[in-house]
Amino acid sequence: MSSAKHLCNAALPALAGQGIRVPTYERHSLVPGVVHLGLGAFQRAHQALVFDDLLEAGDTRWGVLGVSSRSFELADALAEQDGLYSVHIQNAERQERRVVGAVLKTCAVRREPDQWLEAVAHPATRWITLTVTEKGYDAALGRLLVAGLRQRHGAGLGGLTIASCDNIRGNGEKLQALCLQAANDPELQDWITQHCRFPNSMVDRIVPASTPDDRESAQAALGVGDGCALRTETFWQWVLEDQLADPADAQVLASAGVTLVADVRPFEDAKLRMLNGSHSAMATLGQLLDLPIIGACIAQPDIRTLVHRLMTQEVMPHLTMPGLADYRDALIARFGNPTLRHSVHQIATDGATKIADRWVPSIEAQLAQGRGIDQHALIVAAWIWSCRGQSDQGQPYAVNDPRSEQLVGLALQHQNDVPAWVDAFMDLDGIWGPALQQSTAWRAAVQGWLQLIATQGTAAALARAATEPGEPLTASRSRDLSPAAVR
Ligand code: CS2
Repeated sequence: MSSAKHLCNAALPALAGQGIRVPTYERHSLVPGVVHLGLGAFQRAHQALVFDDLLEAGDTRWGVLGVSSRSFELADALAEQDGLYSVHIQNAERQERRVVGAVLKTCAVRREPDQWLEAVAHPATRWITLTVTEKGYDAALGRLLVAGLRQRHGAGLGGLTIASCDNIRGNGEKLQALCLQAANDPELQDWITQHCRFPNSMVDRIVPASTPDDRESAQAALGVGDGCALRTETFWQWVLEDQLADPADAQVLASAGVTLVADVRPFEDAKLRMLNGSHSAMATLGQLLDLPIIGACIAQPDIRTLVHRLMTQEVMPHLTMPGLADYRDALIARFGNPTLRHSVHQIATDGATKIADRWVPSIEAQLAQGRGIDQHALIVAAWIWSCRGQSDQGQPYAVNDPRSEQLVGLALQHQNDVPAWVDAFMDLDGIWGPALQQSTAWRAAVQGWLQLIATQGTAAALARAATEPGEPLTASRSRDLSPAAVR
């Protein structure tokens, strides 16, 4: 028995004795081959397990330096545990708890910028991976990456695979564009283009933010404290474009379950619009109806109907990934995973940034083909309504968004004048794109639903939508949505 009080290297033999899967490779002698920026829950319960499997299989190149892009706390908490943490992987049928060893070291880029630079310019480094959330893709990110790449180029080292793992359409291309812009020097730009690769990817695993409950359950199961414990579902998917600085990595990653493809777009579009699009819809509705977690949302019959119709009628017609009906049904089952408590407030965070990739392409495609837009119009109306920052029962919540001041301000300013309110939101830049902004049918549809929500409540609007399957809400019909016209 080890006398360790919390998870750390010294605690591993005892845990192995208890039948818990722990890393058996020699962690202390490893030099990180991967620098990961954005030390959130997602990467630690997704990609880090792939690298952990490769390390366990004897390939020593996949140890990770975990770089926190914002807070110091997590980097320090992990460092105290020698980078170790447990992941409880569960669905209704099976469960497994394992200790992950792939994160060898951690630092915080704002506190230890030199460690970041040294790591990017280290000969052993082969990959940079990123999970910095949708709003993190700005000029500052480009500058940060380029500072490291400049040093690497200066040291005469080879290029890197720089893999974005965020829920953004064309995530690799966006990252490459940011880097080339920040490089601002033809020689460095040329080196980046010639030697570095920025594969687009689709990443998928539902990983709620860690809760005290997750940490208590880890302590009970492990017999030692784990302040960094995570809980996730059994499903995971990582689809990556076969555009890697070292082409031989494709086969290595495939051996650990990663799907390598020539074009990730069909997978990315399906995942962003079906999974994440439904997530954002449920998060918006859940906030308004005081349903705190996704499991509670998908169990509510009218929300379930809406999510099913949203995907079937308005999203799937524009996707090319094979097996969409099965994918939809599997997603609905995943949303209902009874072992996860995935907060609607967590998913609703940064809504204005997420909507562009999750909802807008489907609405544009439906409008272009003269098809129904009702389900999306309802959730957009609900989102506009939700920017007041209170549920229909009057429970206040924070509107967490980089533009929250503007969004809340507009909502409060216009809440008594629905057409002006919708116009103000549709005029926001960077969310909708010109096709939606110029469509009077779209604005009218959103107005119709917002009018109904404002007068009758979100639940009544959902009930109304559920009784009228797939009926296109045209500009002229939307005017009939006066309270009197509603059952
Ligand atoms: C969620 C995602 O928080 C969110 O916006 O929609 O984190 C989602 O859980 C993952 O993309 C699932 O792969």
